[in-house]
Amino acid sequence: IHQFKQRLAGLEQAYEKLIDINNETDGLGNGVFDRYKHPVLTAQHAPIAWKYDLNPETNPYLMERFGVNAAFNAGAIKLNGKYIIVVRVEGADRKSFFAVAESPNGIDHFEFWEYPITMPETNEPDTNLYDMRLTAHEDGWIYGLFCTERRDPEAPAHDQSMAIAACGIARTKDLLTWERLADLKTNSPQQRNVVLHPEFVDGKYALYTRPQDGFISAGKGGGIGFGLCDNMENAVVDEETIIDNKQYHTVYEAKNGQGPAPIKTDKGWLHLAHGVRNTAAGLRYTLYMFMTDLNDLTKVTHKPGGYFLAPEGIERIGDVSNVAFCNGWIEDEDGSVFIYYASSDTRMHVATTTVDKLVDYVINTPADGLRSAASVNTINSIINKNKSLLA
Ligand code: M1P
Repeated sequence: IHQFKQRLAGLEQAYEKLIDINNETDGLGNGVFDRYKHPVLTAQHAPIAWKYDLNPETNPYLMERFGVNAAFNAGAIKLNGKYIIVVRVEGADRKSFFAVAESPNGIDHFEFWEYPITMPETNEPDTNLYDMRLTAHEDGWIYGLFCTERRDPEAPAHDQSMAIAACGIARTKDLLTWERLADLKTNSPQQRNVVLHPEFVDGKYALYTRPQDGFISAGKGGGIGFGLCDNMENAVVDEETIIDNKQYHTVYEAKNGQGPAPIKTDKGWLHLAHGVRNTAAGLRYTLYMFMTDLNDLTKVTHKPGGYFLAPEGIERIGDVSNVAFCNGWIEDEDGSVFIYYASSDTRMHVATTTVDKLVDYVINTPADGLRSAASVNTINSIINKNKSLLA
């Protein structure tokens, strides 16, 4: 019992130390956003009471009874003055589930709520749930759209990896109690990265989609789609218009997907998305941005060349290495923006910036010229303009 108590005290101390870490910006940054020294949330942030049976009679060695593998790909929202992320927590059993973590300031001291989210199932139970996008819709509900994955009923017995990805939909007012709605119906055999636009469009709900042919490969599908539906109780999108396509020799040549719900500015809607390219070492996921027209959401008005944020240093290593992924950001009342991004399907980070900086970035960063010569032209014109200033 002495050893049990000693080990428990050690675990509690380590947890408190982790939660107490003060975060600070890391280096000079690129002027667009600031990175931070520490991740904001990791598997180690999972509460002791989730992992251990704390009864010395039934767990004399105080060993973990439920292992937590990773905490990543979180949706985000500011609610009741708190910075909240709805995290994809993955157990040692590979199953993901959602859990809420909150911070007083958005950059550190994130702590999980007492219980993970109990997400109701439809009559077709989900095998795995992940990557929730939160949207505070003007209809008054907070919607969570996420990927629900089930084994492909057509899969032969020897193939235990063929799966079907669909968009699950739930809504809440307080993030505690969730009402599960029917899964989204579209014409695509698979869907991932579906996001609800926060405003009605012509009296309808508007969705960003990502049609795809296979579970991993976007196939001839792909691109960020846009479609309307009459209601969210039985959401059906009959027609998807691709607003931002895959493109040869870009950071989104293999596939792409909308990140969080876009932010409205007086110049247009700011979008954050992930782009995927092939490399000899496998897929590389980076984040990129674009802006759509205030009156025509299918029209991309500005799109900077290349990536906005790519995994760096420790971020490059994890369960699925070389991945930066973002499905949550918070626009604060003062125009600050907290971008919650995950690295390598393992942990959560924050980057901070402002709406003004993001608008400047999206409008004034040259577009991808799609050829090496065009990139050199871009640099030359920057140098030429600087000449008179440096003289
Ligand atoms: O492993 C990288 C990402 O792969 C998927 O994203 P996408 O559908 O765009 O390829 C998702 O499983 C995502 O959760 C994961 O981070």
